[in-house]
Amino acid sequence: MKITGARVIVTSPGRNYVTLKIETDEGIYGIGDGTLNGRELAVASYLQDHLCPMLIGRDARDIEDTWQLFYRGAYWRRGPVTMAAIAAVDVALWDIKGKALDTPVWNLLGGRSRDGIMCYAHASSRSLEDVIEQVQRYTAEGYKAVRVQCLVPGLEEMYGIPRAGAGRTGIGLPYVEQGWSTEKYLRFAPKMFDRVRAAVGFDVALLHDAHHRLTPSQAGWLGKRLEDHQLLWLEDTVPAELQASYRVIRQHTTTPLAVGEVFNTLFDCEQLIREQLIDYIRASIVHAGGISHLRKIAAFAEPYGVRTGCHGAADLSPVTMGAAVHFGVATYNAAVQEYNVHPEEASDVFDWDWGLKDGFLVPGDRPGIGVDIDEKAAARFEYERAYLPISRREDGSVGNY
Ligand code: EZ4
Ligand code: CO
Repeated sequence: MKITGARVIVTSPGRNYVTLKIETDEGIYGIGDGTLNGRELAVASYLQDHLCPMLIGRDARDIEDTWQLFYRGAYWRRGPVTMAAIAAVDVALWDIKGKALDTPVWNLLGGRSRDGIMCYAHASSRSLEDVIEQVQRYTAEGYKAVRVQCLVPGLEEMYGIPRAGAGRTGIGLPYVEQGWSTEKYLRFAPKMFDRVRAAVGFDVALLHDAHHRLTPSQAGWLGKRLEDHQLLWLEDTVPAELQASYRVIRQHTTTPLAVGEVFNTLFDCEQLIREQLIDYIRASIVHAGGISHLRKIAAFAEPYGVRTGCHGAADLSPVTMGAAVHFGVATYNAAVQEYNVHPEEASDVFDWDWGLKDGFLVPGDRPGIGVDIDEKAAARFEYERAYLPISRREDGSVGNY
């Protein structure tokens, strides 16, 4: 089965998505997501200008060989742009293989370990009362787990929290800077969970994301202070370029730790997993080299008792989410999948068969990934340059993300 065409579709139905479509001489095509939030066109060019020409004429069946060709053959390895581009190719080829064999991708990954993958919703507000109401609403809808984020008193805007005026999040044009104070945050975060647990009890799993803004000792303190609230996980406490920094956190708290939404390969988390410094690895299909590489991360993590809790914010397109659902039901040590509803217009462009059932994401029964793209509709939503907000500390210096 020869690859006859490969093209990149950049579209912005509510937010930017980069999709690769690979066509074959048997009339079967596949799609993969290469979206890198805030740096979308770099991946689009990497694909269009560098990988697509190499794909033409290759056998679409040889997924692993194509992965190795692009990873090793480039000489320049790893990094978010490279690995998102490889992921787009990889997922498109798994999609093609599923369609060619008339079977969903979970079946190609060894069959099902479970019928659905538990997901978590996002309670996020400027007011704690509202956060609590949101948790209660999600629980009533059947969600088993909710991530809890609230505006810290004394801060005007905060990443992931609705803005004061109109508009959904801090994602905007041109780029915005938001003031940040770790001290204010640390005073508030434990009280927030005291209030939320008192209101909603312990039957719902709660999670929290610190967006890499703490030091190891601050993270250890916060984790310790939150222990009795029994979080499902505390996410991204410190930036993890220095994996050994998690030793300090681990020694100070038994709160389960999750990190890795910005990781690209196993090399970013090898020490974290081998030393059992984390409980959940958050690497995603789109940002960590596709299904082929995420499988290897999961396989490496399994004997160490580390489970996957893959990133799944709305900038991970319905294509990645489809792939993640197949991965999540097939992979033994897949524990949780982040789930954020996509912008409404995304369903004008993408058509997917995966769905939400009683707090679990379940695959449909289409062959392949189960997601399609309407290229005409995609063309109606022109790319819009967008940046993630940048944090600035009280002393004026740029903060961590
Ligand atoms: O900041 O997807 O856990 N989820 C997150 C997300 C990420 C964005 C970055 O593109 O932290 O909101
Ligand atoms: Co996060």
